[in-house]
Amino acid sequence: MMTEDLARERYYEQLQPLNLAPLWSVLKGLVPAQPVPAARACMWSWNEVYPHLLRAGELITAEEAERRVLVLENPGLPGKSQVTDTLYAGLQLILPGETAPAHRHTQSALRFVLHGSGAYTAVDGEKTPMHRGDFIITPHWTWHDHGHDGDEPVVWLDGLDVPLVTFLRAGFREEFSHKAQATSPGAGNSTVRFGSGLLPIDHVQRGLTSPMFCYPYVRAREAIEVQARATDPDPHLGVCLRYVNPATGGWAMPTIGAVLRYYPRGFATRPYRSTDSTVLVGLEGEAEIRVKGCDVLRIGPNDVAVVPGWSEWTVTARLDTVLFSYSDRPVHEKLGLLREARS
Ligand code: 1HN
Repeated sequence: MMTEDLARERYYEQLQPLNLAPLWSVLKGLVPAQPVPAARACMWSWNEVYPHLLRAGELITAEEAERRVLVLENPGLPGKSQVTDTLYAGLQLILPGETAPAHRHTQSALRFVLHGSGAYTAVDGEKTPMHRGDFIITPHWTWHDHGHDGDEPVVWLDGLDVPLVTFLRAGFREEFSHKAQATSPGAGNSTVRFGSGLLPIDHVQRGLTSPMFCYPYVRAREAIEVQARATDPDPHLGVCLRYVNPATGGWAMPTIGAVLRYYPRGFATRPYRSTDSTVLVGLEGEAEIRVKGCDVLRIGPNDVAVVPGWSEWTVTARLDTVLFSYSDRPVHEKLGLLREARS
């Protein structure tokens, strides 16, 4: 036995300089019986994070930082700027009078506004005001800058597909020649132009992202309220609406699936899991998120929680609760990899 092991060790040593490796030593790890996320279930409480954001506002300007953001780093992926195995999340602060300079990149971004008003983001010449609960898209490779004409700190959550794009080595970035892009008020408001159930008769869908950049919370909230009155909550998902591209009915973004969820007070979901990994943001109410094998996560307004892929989880609503979430589900769907289990 000993000599056989030794013979194998020697053999492996001979393989290494030839850039060869025996599959049989790694096969089970390469192709596990089920997904093994490195990310852990975890959460960030708004009350804990917000003072640190304000402190960052004293220490560095938005312009110097380019983006003044505290990255939400998953404790299972330290130093990697990842909130899950595939996604990025950060909380961005902009103060009155500041601008975050224009740039573009091939990573797709979403903004989910958490606090304050008076800030705006400009996407390819169109300025969108930001209000709490608005879901705003920065499609990949579009010029974008942010600014603030109001009088209170504004914070939003940035969600990007950075780890996915890094994995594919498909990342490009460019700085704009000026601090801010010229915005054309005449270009109009994409929410009205594309979100009213009307499209130009000759509309041609360009690119993979929704032509509607901003999904205001006033509209989304009305939609989920009407849905909640019209149907019983799904036993596993609660009342759950997808943000869609109004021109195609598909996801609003090619790599990131955004969802609005409502759970009536006292409602508890049945255990659910899916291969996509999910970032949840509290908007209204309070709920307990139980991820199998982890401590209970208590999520309230502006708190952020993570459910790694293929983790079984439930939601129990203590109050009428609204959550926003985003995940890499569109990628799983497109690649035929999405798997769900309900119990
Ligand atoms: C980015 O461009 C923004 O434009 C925020 O506000 C966060 C994180 C990673 C890469 C690009 C922004 C980002 C980012």
